[in-house]
Amino acid sequence: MKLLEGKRAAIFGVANERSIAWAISEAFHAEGAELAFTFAGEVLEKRVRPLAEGIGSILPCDVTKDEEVEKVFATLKQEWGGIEILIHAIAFANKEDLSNPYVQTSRAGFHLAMDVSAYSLVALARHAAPLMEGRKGSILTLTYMGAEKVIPNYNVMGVAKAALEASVRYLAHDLGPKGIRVNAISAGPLRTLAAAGISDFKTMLHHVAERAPLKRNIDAAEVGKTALYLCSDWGSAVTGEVLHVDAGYNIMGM
Ligand code: NAD
Ligand code: IMJ
Repeated sequence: MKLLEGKRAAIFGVANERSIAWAISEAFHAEGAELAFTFAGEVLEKRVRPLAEGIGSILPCDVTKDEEVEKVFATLKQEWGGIEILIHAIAFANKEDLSNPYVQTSRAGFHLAMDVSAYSLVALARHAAPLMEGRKGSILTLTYMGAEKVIPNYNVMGVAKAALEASVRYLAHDLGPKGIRVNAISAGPLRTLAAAGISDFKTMLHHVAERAPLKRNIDAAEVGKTALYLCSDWGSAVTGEVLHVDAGYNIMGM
């Protein structure tokens, strides 16, 4: 029996084959899960459709739009009746807010980063919970060490990730009595679209590989394997947790 046989997962955040959400999807598919993907905007639909083909359905969902969020869950209810797993792998901030000093962040830029990267988990969890009613559910989000420590240029995203991580704990408290677990994976740096255009990303990868206890970077498949643990019965007593998948980098002080 495969680990996720009979489980249905809604995956938010696949942009292309490099996306962390895609690595999670591949791990879930290999373990027998049924998948549904969402995409944000027509440009990404062209990328996501060929990937999803054959392994799952696809639905539009820009998480800043309440009506699109409602529609996705109404469709999932209609098509599947319920879900067991929700993956949230979404983040966005204005480009200039990831290069200017943090102190210059505008009110609008702060709101945008918080809305897309933190509040969206609350909205998705609220809509997913009734679809998970009566069965064991698992909600998983992706975060980064910039929530805990200063990472140059991560700026407003670090603040949004700190809110996201606190949300994981409050959601775990709210939804625990319904049998729904809520966790986060704090992943080490990975070359995805969200990391494209970051100046000196290569230097950052070297910095991590030199200092991390495992003396290397991670790959997306390793995030997939940890997601499998957290979202399957193997993680049945784990909730409200932020689990680092970063070759141990975060434990270092010097
Ligand atoms: P990615 O660019 O492949 O994924 C980001 C996703 O966010 C995209 O699919 C994009 O469509 C989606 N998104 C942005 N705005 C949206 C909106 N308004 N509505 C719906 N979706 C929206 O990059 P990724 O690295 O796979 O990022 C996934 C998650 O992993 C993010 O939360 C990111 O912060 C986190 N993370 C990434 C790294 C890294 O180094 N790449 C490290 C730790 C955590
Ligand atoms: C992002 C910015 C600065 C430093 C960074 C990152 N480091 C890493 C990332 C060191 C690993 C990637 N990351 C963890 C993210 O969460 C990225 C989020 C993101 C990226 C962009 C780029 C394009 C854009 N807006 C973005 N919003 C959020 O316009």
